[in-house]
Amino acid sequence: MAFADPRDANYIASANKPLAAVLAADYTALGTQLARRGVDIDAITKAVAGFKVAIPSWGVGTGGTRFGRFPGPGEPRNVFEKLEDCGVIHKLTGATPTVSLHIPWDKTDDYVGLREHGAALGLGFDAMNSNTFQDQPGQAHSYKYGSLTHTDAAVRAQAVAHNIECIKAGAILGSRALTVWIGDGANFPGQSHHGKAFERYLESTATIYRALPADWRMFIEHKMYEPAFYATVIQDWGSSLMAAQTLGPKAFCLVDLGHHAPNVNIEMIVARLVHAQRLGGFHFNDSKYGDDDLDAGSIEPFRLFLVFNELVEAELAKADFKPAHMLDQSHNVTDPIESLMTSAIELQRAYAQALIVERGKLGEYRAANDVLMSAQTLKRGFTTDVSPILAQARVSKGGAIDPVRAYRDSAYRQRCAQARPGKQNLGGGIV
Ligand code: LRH
Ligand code: MN
Repeated sequence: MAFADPRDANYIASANKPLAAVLAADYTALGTQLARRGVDIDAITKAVAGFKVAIPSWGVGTGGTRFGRFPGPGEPRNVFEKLEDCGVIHKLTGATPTVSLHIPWDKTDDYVGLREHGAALGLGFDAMNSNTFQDQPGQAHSYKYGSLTHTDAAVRAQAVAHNIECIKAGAILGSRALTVWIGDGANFPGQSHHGKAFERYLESTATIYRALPADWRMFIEHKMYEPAFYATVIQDWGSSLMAAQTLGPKAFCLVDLGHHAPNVNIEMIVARLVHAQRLGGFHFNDSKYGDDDLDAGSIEPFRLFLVFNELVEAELAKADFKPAHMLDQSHNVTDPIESLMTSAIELQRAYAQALIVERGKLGEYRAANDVLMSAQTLKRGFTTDVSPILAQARVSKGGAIDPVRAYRDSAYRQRCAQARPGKQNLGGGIV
């Protein structure tokens, strides 16, 4: 089997060659269509090419559930190999220049070497993620009954120290943010005092907040349930916003799309956090039931479009609006590299669809309470096939017109299967 390096510019150019004429024809046709709506296709393509989303380091390995994990061939065995796979995703899509690490899953005693390895692959580092939802071997205090909100001050201090360790590692890597998600909560009514648990959360995160370098942000990630199944301390955007406003101007709310009850209007939450100027960023994924961590845009693409519609409205209203976009997915049955590439592209699709909405007309219909034409005008963005724009944006960044085809034809995964023998733990769990 012939191997090719899918990160190689010449390989990508040769993969694009047979597809270029069709793309050019499709792009011209869409351009004509959009011009009739007063939309400049090249301006949209430029904006889409500027869209960036961070890859979750924990997403390049096969994910699992509590029932099992079925690792695929050529799994990355350490954070350095994870970065190599992230390099493939970025080269082929042009949309994922940073990686979001999770400590201790990505812990290393050579963060300088890791930063250099990343730079050599054209990658930087986005928000660091702490982990006080699992116990590590030799850990002094267990997080079984909580971490930052545990009733025992010694456990809280241990969790705070871990978060500060994540900040120190991130500072070496060039990261500028810390995402704090904790599973703290209760499984039964009566198990915890909801008010005091929140006060302990504020006390612990205030200590972490004081350790943030001047140009860092802290992202507070809410989640309705799991691992706690009755009450979660930071269960929704309300608790997250209260905490961010209490902590200070460097604290923001992070919206993981999968952390809400089914049918919750997430785009409304986005609009409120934008209003409060506390929208820090996203963990994009998709879900039908719980925190399923499925590929972004795979279940509810219209909902994703409506979230990006709020982001475009915010962008139009406030130029320096820069939320941190990250994927947070678990790839249980697909090749993680393929899922991450297509998911990054689905975010670009939702962004492009939101950018081509005829907002002038929409404003007029809204002012006239022409409900039907308002809904139709917004939806027209969603129903427009913007694929030529997405492919052209990739080409403008040196990426592939058809990333999955280029990836498969390179036999990168088969080469990794040979180069990365061993390590296939079959247990349960997300990584
Ligand atoms: C919690 C979560 C959080 C990560 C973890 C991997 O469900 O979304 O963002 O730390 O997944
Ligand atoms: Mn998340």
